[in-house]
Amino acid sequence: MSKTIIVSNRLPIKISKNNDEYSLSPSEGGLATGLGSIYKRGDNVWIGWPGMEIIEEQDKNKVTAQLAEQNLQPVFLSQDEINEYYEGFSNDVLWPVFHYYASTYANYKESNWDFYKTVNEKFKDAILKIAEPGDTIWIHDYQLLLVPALVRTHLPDVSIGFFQHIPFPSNEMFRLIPWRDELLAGMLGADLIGFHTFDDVRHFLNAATRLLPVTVSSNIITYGERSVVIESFPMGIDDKKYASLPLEKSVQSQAEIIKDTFKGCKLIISIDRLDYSKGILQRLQAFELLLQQHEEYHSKIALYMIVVPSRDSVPQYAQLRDEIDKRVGNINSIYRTIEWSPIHYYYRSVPVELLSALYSTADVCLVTPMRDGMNLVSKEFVASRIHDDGVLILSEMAGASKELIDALIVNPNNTKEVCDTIIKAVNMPLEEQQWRMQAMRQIVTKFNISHWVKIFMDKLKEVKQFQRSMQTRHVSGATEQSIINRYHNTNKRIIFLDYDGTLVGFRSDIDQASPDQELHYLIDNLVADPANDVVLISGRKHENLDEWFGDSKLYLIAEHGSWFKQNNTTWHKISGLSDNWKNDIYPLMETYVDRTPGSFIEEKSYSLVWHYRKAQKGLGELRANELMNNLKYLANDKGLQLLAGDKVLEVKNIEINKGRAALTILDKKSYDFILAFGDDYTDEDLFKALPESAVTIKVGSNLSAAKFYLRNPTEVRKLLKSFIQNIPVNYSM
Ligand code: GDG
Repeated sequence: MSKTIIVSNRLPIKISKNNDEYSLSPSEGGLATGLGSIYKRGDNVWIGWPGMEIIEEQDKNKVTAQLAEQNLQPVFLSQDEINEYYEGFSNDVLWPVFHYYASTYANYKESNWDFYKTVNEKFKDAILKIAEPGDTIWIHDYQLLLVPALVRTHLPDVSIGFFQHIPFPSNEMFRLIPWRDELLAGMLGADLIGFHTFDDVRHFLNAATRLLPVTVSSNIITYGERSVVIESFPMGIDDKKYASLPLEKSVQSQAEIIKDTFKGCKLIISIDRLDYSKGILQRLQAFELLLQQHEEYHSKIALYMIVVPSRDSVPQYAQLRDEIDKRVGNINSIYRTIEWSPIHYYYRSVPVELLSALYSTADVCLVTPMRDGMNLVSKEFVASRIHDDGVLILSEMAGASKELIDALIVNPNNTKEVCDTIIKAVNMPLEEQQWRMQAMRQIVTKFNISHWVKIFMDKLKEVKQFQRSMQTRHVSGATEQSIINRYHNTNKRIIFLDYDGTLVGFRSDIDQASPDQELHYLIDNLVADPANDVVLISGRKHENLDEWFGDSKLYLIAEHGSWFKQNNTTWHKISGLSDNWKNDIYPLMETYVDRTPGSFIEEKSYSLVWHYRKAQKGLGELRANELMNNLKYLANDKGLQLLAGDKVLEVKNIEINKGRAALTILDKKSYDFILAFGDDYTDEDLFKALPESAVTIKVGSNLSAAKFYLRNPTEVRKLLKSFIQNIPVNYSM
């Protein structure tokens, strides 16, 4: 039976030690609740650090046994590891850079990186101890970015999902990290990478494209031989829990006390972990501005602010805490009266009952992070408003703002705007509060934590199934052998070979891709067999193919089928075509060459190609789209076809295509074995035109009409080599 393994830095428990005995209590986080439906079942496991340094071997054994009862498996970390991997690298490099605080807080220390790698290896070892092929592994968050690739090396086919809970920044930020390539490669060991928002997805795709040799097609990254899907999965909360808590007696009694205490006052709440990304100081500034400029609200509003202690042994955090203390003290000392305090500030964690009482009684919830992956507090507030009242003020920098669009959305840097929005919120008519809250509650209810877990797991399954279906179409093992056998058991064969991307890899200079010795050897041997007709069918110019293969006995088809040359004879082109259209299209293309450094035009008899492989990444694609839109109407009028290929945009006479060209040869003679190789959109015409009995092979991983796949030109050459070397075995397709 296959199992699911959850992996995160922390296990979903709190551990404490009393007189040599360890006791475990469950943590209340949404993630623990959501994933509870998974890790508590059958053989499933959650792997992570228990949250405390445990030194003695016998203690480790004791804790391991206690954890095992709850399907939890520990990764024990030493204090040094916690300092350097967790505090040092995760929280002093990744956290600030990913939250756009690189210049203020990031500290790129080599030893922290070394520890990060070592601890990621430790997690990998813990996974490998129990993982088996067929299992599903779901790895969480920025502390474990290297783990997917580390596991992949040992279990190439296992299903790996990765979810990042914090933002993925723009490449301009991300590329500052000295070890950026290793981090990306680590993540790309997964089959599915999830983020909270589409912006994170875009940023990740962009960073991967710019930093690694990957190809991207919509949201799929192909890296080496693997395809990885990148998607957004906005995380939800346990909505039912937050909707039912306000009905509990213990919550209601606290709610009464709160209402009583703040009678006559509009209550504004804010709840965060101590962190510079949460915008706590900026929020205080906006509140202070309100008090300064609007005396009419004195004694009429109060801010109840909970800051949950976090990382305050780190100097920057201690400094932030001191600064908040000072600011709150200043504001209160200026505006407080005997009956009224503008800010009620608590630097502590509070029980969930008090949290619920605050969520359900407050008039306004003020959530103004400078950056936040998602922000669950905003969703918990919404889920707690069972009477559909209350106002949420939400920073546009929080992932949640992409879903909770009926909140009052603010830019947390705009102090004046935040101040004005608080005023708008405390004065909002009930009717408006209700329609806004109803819309938000619908979203929080539908996209709750179990929905999040389900859609992530479903997608991971789908990705794996797609990969497996690609694998079964991959030419290897029995499929490969049966193709080789069919080759050897037939004697009237025709082999269609595309050139670029099929027989040779792509080069940034189109003239550099000339055939090497091995390729000549292969082609010469194939051609030498009288049972073979070998056709080189390419989009290249006929002059080009002539220079490389003019003396060989190959059948050459150039420019997608405008030019033919049979066995060392002379070239002829198909008749009745006009190239007058070039007079209009060429000058238009030229304007793009002038505006896009690195791009150029290649002119063929019946086509014009705009190449942008050497243009600045991103700019080339942008201009290609623009050019495509520009050409669309012209192309229709003039009977032309537009083909967007690999860093090229080609315009050609619609009558010409590789499929038609191939059929003109097939019409002349009958064959008992038809084989075709190709890698791009122009080869699809060929695959579609050939009879059902043909063996068609697509090079690469994009969707194709071909029956089979090979990964790259090296695999194509290997198969061709086996035609001229292999001894047939008795096996038929
Ligand atoms: C990271 C990302 C992303 C807070 N104070 C108390 C308390 N809490 C609970 C809240 C909420 C959670 O802590 C905080 O979650 P956030 O989402 O707001 O923020 P991070 O901890 O920074 O989480 C974030 C999240 O991962 C999930 O992917 O949304 O963007 O930074 O659930 O209720 N709970 C109790 N007492 C408190 O005093 N009981």
